[in-house]
Formats: sequence, structure tokens, C-alpha cells
Amino acid sequence: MFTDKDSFKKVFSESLIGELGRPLEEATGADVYKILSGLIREYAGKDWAATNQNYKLQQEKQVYYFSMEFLIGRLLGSNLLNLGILDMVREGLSELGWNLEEIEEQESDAGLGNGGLGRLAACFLDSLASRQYAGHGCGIRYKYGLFEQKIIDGDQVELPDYWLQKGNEWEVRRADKSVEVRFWGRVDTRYEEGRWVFETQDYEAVSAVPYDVPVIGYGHHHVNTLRLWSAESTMITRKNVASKHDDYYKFLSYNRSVESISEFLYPDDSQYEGKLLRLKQQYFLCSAGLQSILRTFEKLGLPYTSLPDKIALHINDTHPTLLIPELMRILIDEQQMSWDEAWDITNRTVSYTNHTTLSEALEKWPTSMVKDLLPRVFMIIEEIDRRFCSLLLAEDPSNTDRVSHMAILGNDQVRMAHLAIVGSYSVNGVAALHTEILKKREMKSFYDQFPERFNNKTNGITHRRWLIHANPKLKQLISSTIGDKWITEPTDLLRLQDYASDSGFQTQIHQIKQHNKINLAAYIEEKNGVKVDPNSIFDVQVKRLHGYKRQLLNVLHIIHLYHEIRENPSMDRVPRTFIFGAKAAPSYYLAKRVIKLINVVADVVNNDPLVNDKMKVVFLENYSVSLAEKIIPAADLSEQISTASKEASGTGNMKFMMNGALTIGTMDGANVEMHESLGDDNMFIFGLRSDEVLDYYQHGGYDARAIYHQDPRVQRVLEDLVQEGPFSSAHRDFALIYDSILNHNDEYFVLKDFDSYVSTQLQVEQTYLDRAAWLNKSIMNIAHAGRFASDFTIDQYASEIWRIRPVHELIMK
Ligand code: 26Y
Repeated sequence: MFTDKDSFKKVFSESLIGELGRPLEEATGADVYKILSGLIREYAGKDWAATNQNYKLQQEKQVYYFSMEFLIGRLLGSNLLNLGILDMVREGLSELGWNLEEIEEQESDAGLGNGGLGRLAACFLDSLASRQYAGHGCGIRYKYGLFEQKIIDGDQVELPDYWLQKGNEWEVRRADKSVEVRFWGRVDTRYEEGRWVFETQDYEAVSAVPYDVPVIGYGHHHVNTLRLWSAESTMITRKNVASKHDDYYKFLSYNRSVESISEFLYPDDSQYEGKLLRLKQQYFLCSAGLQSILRTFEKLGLPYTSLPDKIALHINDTHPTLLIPELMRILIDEQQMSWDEAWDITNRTVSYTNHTTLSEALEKWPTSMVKDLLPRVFMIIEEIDRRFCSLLLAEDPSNTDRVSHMAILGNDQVRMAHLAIVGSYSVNGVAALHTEILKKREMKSFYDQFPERFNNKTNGITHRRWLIHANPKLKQLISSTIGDKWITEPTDLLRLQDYASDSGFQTQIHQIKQHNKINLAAYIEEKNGVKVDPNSIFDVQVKRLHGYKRQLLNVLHIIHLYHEIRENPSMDRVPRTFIFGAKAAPSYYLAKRVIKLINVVADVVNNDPLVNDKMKVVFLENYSVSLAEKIIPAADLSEQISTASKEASGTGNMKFMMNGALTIGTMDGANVEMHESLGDDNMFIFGLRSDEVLDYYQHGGYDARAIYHQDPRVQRVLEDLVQEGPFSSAHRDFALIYDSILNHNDEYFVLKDFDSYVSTQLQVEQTYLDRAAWLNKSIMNIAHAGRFASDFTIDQYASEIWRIRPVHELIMK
């Protein structure tokens, strides 16, 4: 196809003419993007086919990572990088008059996820392919990704994210690999030839059509697959519905209801209809994914008893837990296996990652909903529950409390986390602290029952996207200082420690940070019309908006600082730019009030000449993967200030660290492990520890009002939320925030941590004044970030959970 810059230029220009009928001089940026991405897909196509062929020949064990979210972002840049042709293409395009970075902006973000869990899935795909594992993604091709956020008058407004509008150059529709997924109906049970037969009648069939996206690994011609499923009406049902009712409109409404299954990512589930749709989505993913995996397995011609040797099914949180009863259904009803045989296979094939201990995020479905929508699957869940409860009872007949506490079915609900633990051979948390909390508290009874299943796999991030691609100047500097080994062995970054106090190296690190800050400042001015000073501290909090993440603590500190500077304008303070990015779930009203508050504070601060040479506040709308790639390399300070025990891991914390930002954070999630590597010298830790928080939850004793009365600073900032003044007026409804703190006793301990946060922020400032000291710490952060590369995490999943090895090792064997 093309082998060097000149042949690339030739092929590219010819394709422009051949495919779009446009000569180079008339091409638009969109044309260039379309042709370029098409060429790249084709370029990788040979490797894609060869990888699959190789898997088949070697009868390789395949891992399938099931996730309702894949927040992959843009692919052009990372694909070019992983194929090793980024520089060549950049130069070639530039000689043709085009700037690659501008062309990358043409691509819509594939925003098929909410936050951390979805981005983790995307990082894992990149690492699986780059480390040459046979591991694939299985997800839903939502027509609309996570909503597009607009800020209007300071409020979040949600618009549909029609990311497919311009087409998706990376996907391949594979209609020939469609499967049928069945909903509703009733189960006929009969006894036939010595066994029970279960047949579902009058079901509604939906056709699941896969779209495959190549997942290109770094440097080895290894290409895996992300298979995303789309729901369509089936031919037969189309005919049936139309002829049965003799009513074309009935067909249209059936068609709409089918297509709605893959229409939106997590539609609002506060209403019954939304809940039902989410359950449908989950089963749709599990059933479609599993059928296609088993089809491939059957081609091997092996008995089903060898399924666990050839296939590993991983569920990303409880969302795809229906995989367990669905596999049981297929093995029993279609493969005629006994319950025990089927259970043994299922239990040795499925593994589960838990991402949260927040009770509201632990999924529970109304029993009647599952029973109606999935009658046969529900029968299987009942039987799993019955057997599990009998086992518990047999072990300890007097302890019926324990049984009802651990049961899968209880309070007219199906408890998905219980089903996931009972049905899988491995349960992992996502950071050391999180796993300990699961074992000792949240899931203690399950840990006591199945201690061997529980393990920790601390999250990671792909350094290819988050450093090499997002921060090319830093990549360049690192490679010219310690060589390229870190690219394939990220822990080699540790060698940068030797340069931490080298003033020449520090200067270069500083220049790169300034360069990135200037770029971000230009973006901020363009988008928000606010001029910010690249010499100020860029203090950044970007993540989903949630009470436990405590964006509120950050804002209260800003209001406090505002008062301090106003009262004493000549005070010597290091200028700061506070940068926020966050989406709130559409139905999470309190979170939306916090967005409004940030924007109101920004408005007041940025327009007050008494303070605005010392501080600015910016809320960047529509936080997304590609925006993160602009923001993170420009950050000086990373805010990781969740209530200790609440953030399972966090992965943004790792991205900032890798780009040389210092962290102000609580001892929560993976911050604890970052601190273990960095020590007190290179990280700003404050606030309650997780065991203190958990103790308060258990025994009470926290009184937010008492702090309010003791600390005049707290009183003042809280009153600002409700008293008529620069920040508050009746229509802004900040009373809700005020109430959540004072009348609902501040469930996230914002006030309790306020004092230590404020004084730690002062320490940050003092440190920033000493440039050499700051840069030293910044370099130490980069040096220690290699441990958090997802390649490392994936190696642990591979060897300890999935029991697979990289394909190259197997070939050499
Ligand atoms: C039940 C449903 C509404 C639901 C939907 C999405 C529940 C949870 C989620 C998403 C959870 C999530 O993103 N969790 C994050 O996972 C990251 C990767 O492990 C962690 O780093 C992060 O701490 C955790 O909040």
C-alpha cells in the first residue's frame, strides 16, 4: 500500500480523487480525515486478518471483556502512533499542506461511556493489543453517546451526542454475523426422554448486528477486535407484525422499540421505562456477545467441557452479569448439559471486576421486571439462588440472617453483585484500599465464604495515549534523556529520578509545561472568553460531578480565597487558575447545582478587578476524552479530593501524575499507592483517612453544624450560598447545597476536611514559589508513573485471572 512518505503522499492523493473525486487543492479538512482514516483502516486490515488467522491456527484462548461502556475517544492519532507511522504521515501531510493535529480534530469522540469505568475499558483494549494478548471488547454501539454538555447561563444543558452523524470510518458492519436475542414470552416446561425441556413461546425477537472496530496494538502488527452490537428488527418479526395486525403503524412502533435498545448510553433510569430499557440493553449485550463467542468456539470442534480452557469472559462491573445465567441457559437448554456440569463450566469461565462500594451504584433489579422480560433466565437465577442459599444453610443451619443477607433474591429484587460473585471464579477490586474495603466491610460475608476468589488489580492508564500522544514534547524530552526503553517498559521512567535536581532538565520540563499551558490558555480564551495567566498555578479538577468527588470542597475553598484576597488586596498570593470540567447525570439535581455554583463563582471572580490578577475560575464545557488530552498536560496541580473510602481507584490521578502535575489528594483509591511511591515529599495529602470516615458512618459522632459554629471561615462561605449577595439569589437554588451540608449532616465530610484542605493549599502555594523544588517533585511524579501503566495491570489480569500469555511467547515456545 504505502511504505514511506512519498508512497503515502501518492496513495493519499490518488484516493482523494478516486473516492471523493476531489483533487488535493479542493479538499476540505473533513475530506482529508475521511480518506486518511480509510487508508489507515485498510493499512491495518492485513494485520487484523492475520491476527485472527493466527488465533484460529493456534487455537488460542480468547478473553472477552464485556462492558456497557467503552470511552475510546478519537482513534486516528492513537492508531497512527501504534502502527508506527505517525511521524511519516504527519510529515507527508504537511508537505501536502495539511496539519495532522487539525485533521485529528475532525473526528468525533466515541463517547460511549460515562467516566472512569468506560475509559478503563478503553485503556485495557489498548494494552491487550499492545502486549499481544488475545483479548477483545464486547459492547453496545449506542447511536448517541454520553450527552453533549452545553453551559447556558451557568447551567448544564444536555444535548444528544450524535457522534455517528459524519459516519464512523473505523467500524465494519458484519450483518452476516448477526444473531437473534429474545425478550418476553412464557416458558413451556415438559418432561421428555428423561429430562426437563424448557421452551420459550411468544417471545419478541430482536436482531443484534455487530460492528467491528480494529484495536491496533503498538509496534507488533497485532490487531484485536472491539465488537459493538446494534439492535435492529428481524425480518421474520417485521413480516409477522406487519401481517398480523395488518397495520403498518404497528410495525413502525415495534421497530422504534427495538431500535431504542441501542439508541442511548444509560438513559435516565429514574423512571420505570428507563430502568426496563437498561435491563434490556444489558441482556442484549450479554446474549448477543455470548452467542457469537460460542459460534467461534464451536468451530474449534472441541467439547463444551473445554470452554474454560479456550475462553475467558470478564464482566466490567455488574452491568453484564446476566452473562452468567445466559451461559447456563445455553449450556442446559441448547447443549443438554446437566446443571452441575453447566455450573462448573460457567463458574470457571466468568470473572468480575467491582468498581464501587457506593450502595446506590450496586445494581438491583425488581424481580417482576426480570421475570417478565427474561422468563427463562429468571428461572435460572432462581435456581442459582436456591442452591446457593441451601449451601449456606447446610453450612450453618442456625444462621438464617446470614442467608437472607447474602441471597441473590431478596426484598423483591435481584442483587446483581451477589449473582456476579457467586457465579464467577475471580472478583477483583481496582486499587489496594478498595479491595481491602470490599474484603473487610462491604462484601465481607462473601469474602469469608469464597476467600480464594478475591484479589486486587490496581487500575492503570495507557501511557501511549496519555503521555506519548497527548504530550508529544514531553515524550521527546524523556526519550532524548533516558532513551526509548520506557515506551515498551514504562517502569524505566524511574531513571528520570536521576535528573530530578538537574537544573538543565528542570528548565526543559518547565518550558514544556509552559508551552502546554499557553495552548490551554488559548483554548480557554476561545471557548470561555476568559484570559488566564500561563504563569499562574493551573489547578485542575476534571471528572464526573458527584457528591463524593467533592467538587464542592474545591469551590468553597475558592470562595474563601476570594474573601481573603478582597479583604487584603495587597496580600502576597501566588496567582491561580482554577479549572473545572465535569458532567452531571441528567437526573442528579444537586450535582447540577454545583455546576451552577462553579459558574456563578467564576463570573464573580473573573469580573472583580480587586482579585482577578490573583485568581481566575474556568468551567470548560463538555469534558470528554479529547478535551482531557488538552487539559491534563497543562496542569500543575491535580485535585483528587474524594471523601476517603469512596473513590474506588480513580484513573485521572494517574494521568496527571504521568504528565508532571503534583497531586493534592486524600488517602483514597489509588492515591494511596501513588503516595506509597512518591512519599510525603512529592504529594500533598490531607483530610480524614478511610477508616475514620468508615468509623463515622458506623458509629456516628460527626456534627457538621458544630464545625459551622466553630469556624468563621466555614460560616462565611456557607452563608454566601444562601444570603443575598454576589454568589446567591433566590432563583439559583443553592439552598439545596446548604441543606445537604447542614441539615443532612454533610454525608461527604466537606466541612470536616475544610481546614486541612485550606492549609494544604497554602503549602502548595509555598512550594510553587520555589521553582526548582516544584520541578523536582514534578519530575519525581513522572518518574514514578510507570507503575500505573495499564500494560502492567493487564499483565496481572492475564497471568493471575485469565491465565493467558502474550501470543508471541506462545509462538516462540
Ligand atoms: C448502575 C449504573 C447507573 C452505573 C453506571 C456507571 C454505575 C456505575 C457506573 C460507573 C462507575 C465508574 O465509572 N466507576 C469508576 O471506575 C473507575 C475504574 O475502575 C474507578 O477508577 C473509579 O474510582 C470509579 O468511580
